[in-house]
Amino acid sequence: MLSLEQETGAWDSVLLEPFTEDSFVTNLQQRFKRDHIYTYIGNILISINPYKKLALYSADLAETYVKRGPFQLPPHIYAIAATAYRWVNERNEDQCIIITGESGSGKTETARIVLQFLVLVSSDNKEAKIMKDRLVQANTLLEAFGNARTMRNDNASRFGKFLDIEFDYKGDPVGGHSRTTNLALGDRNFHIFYQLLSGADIHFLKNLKLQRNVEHYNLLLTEDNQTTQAEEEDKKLFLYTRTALEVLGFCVDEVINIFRVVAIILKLGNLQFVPCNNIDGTEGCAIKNDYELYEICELLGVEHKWLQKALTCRHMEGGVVSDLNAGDASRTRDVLCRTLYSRLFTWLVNKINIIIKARHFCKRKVIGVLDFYGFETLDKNGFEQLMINYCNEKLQQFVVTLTLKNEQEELIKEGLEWSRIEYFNNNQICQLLEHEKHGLLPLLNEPHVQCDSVYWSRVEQCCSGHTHCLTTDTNLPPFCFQIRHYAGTVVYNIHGFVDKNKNFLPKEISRAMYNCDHPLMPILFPEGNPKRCSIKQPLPIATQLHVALTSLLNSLSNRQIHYIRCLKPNEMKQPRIFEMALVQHQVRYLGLVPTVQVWRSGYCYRLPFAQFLCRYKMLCVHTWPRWRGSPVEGVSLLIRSLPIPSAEFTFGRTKLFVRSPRTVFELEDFRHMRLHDLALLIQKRWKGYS
Ligand code: AD9
Ligand code: MG
Repeated sequence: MLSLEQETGAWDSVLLEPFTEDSFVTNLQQRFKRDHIYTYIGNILISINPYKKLALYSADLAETYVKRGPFQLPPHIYAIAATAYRWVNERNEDQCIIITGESGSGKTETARIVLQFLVLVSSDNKEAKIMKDRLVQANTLLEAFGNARTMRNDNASRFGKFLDIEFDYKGDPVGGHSRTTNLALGDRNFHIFYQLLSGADIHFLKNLKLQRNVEHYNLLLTEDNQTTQAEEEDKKLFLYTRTALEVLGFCVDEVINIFRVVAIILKLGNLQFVPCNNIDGTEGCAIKNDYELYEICELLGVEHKWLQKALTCRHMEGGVVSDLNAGDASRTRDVLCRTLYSRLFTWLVNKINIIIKARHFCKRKVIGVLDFYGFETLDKNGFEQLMINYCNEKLQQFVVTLTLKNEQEELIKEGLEWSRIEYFNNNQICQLLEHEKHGLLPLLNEPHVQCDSVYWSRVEQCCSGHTHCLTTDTNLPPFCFQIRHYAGTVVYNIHGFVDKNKNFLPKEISRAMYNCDHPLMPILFPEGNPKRCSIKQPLPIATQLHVALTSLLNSLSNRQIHYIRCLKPNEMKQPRIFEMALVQHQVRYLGLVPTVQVWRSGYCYRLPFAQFLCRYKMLCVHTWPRWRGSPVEGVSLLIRSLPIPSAEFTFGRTKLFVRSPRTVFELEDFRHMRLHDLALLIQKRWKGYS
């Protein structure tokens, strides 16, 4: 008969004997085969996408994980979420759960499970219930507008999401705040377009001047065929989206206005420009399907000639008007589509944030959940993929810095004996992308880089010799460069880089949009207000992403961080298939083997002596209620009085180090029990007095 351990593999990879990369991956495989998709590396959770529904999530189980320490139960997302929930309440510290992994590895699903967990375990009083409902619906809405189907993932996130959930002193959720980074607008499009066309009733579509047929819209043309099943799914999801809008309190008019913008974008995408000659012999253009423009103008509430001029002409200096050629007009149309969509999305996020904002001012702490778009490589990769992959390089750098670099440096600084564990540091790749003078992204902002070909020559000049970048190779198609990312090699075609990054919106367009009767337009295009003296262009997209990401990661530095690292078992999105080589590749690039090694010979938890003493002094008669000696001596007395092996603790220069997470939870349990006893004692005394 198999022992329990053999049957389920090791819960915690740190305990594997012998430990090698092979034994680590085999353990994951064994567990995956039996639907044990979660495994620990100390207190880091590894999650493998099962690609099927598992009976792993329920209110009862959530309750169990809240009551028991995480290491008394099998590894689970609930254990990570329960720890964050416990610590936000008991330690009064801000928490953050960082979920990373490549596209399709299960981050968004994991974030959803974390949110569900917090909803399940927090109290059900009326106010908390309303807030919980809103948080869940906000998530549904953000996904409908911010996710799209790609070849890697049917529900790929196209924006980075950081959701902060605020808790009051009782542990009730009292509000939230969602920070999002810019949308990656790829060739395939957002769920909401398909949902609207499949799910809206015929009258609503008629009102929006739309046809049900997906193939009618250029923006929705995809390489893979839409199946009827997907249409059914979209229909159902449209209902969810409508419900989400309702629950969040969007009024009927607002809902109509939102969908009018969605319809306008779809129809704008269909506009076609044909070349024509101007009287002066220069090349201009005309709109081939003018009826679409008429309908767009009706939806916008603007005169046809305004928008037509804005799309096809440009005002030059000295009041001269020049006609655009068909190519430039098409580019303007594309920028308008992108801008409209991303500004609508930002407006939605801001509205949601107002709705989920905590009502009352009270001292509160937060649990943040970070779920970004994962590393991706498609058949054709462009500016969007570079943005996504840059973001993933930065996240990887952040996680590695905290879990491998700082960890080891601190042990050395504290004077502990330590033989350094090597790991791959992706700093060089981050530099290749963001170096102030010759990084691939800053090069896009150079003043003379106004078109892709000039950008290309700058890339060749500055990056061709870089160990992680290839610009000239016989295997590379023209105008393509290759980056060896931490997670794999990606070939990028630079077509459209400059335009997409600048996202320059001509002032004629802003003015025309500002002047529309559609109530959202003046809000979405404030720079179009003629009374505004200066029209400030928004920052380029890559700069926006860099700024947002840097500020987000900096803000996490004073939080307690929990890590969930998601793995993808196969490329076919199929259940039960565990591709050894694919998993091994992810294990390598995520640096999981060095992480286990650091854990095996390191420590999971540390606190300065004084803080440790302050937290646990009630566990020892010598240190409770007051200790007058030095903190280090107090700690020494305290741990000698505990029924925990002394090998679990090591004294550094200024801090006490604890070896295993189990010990931390034991300490917390002891503290809990002791506090309970003390409370009973006080109660008894009071009764004695009264
Ligand atoms: V991307 O970086 O946004 O492209 P994610 O977010 O990592 O990617 P996602 O969570 O969207 O991946 O998961 C992809 C699909 O895998 C989901 O749509 C589910 O069909 C499936 N999945 C992921 N996790 C689970 C799970 N715990 N149980 C069941 C899952 N199915
Ligand atoms: Mg996702």
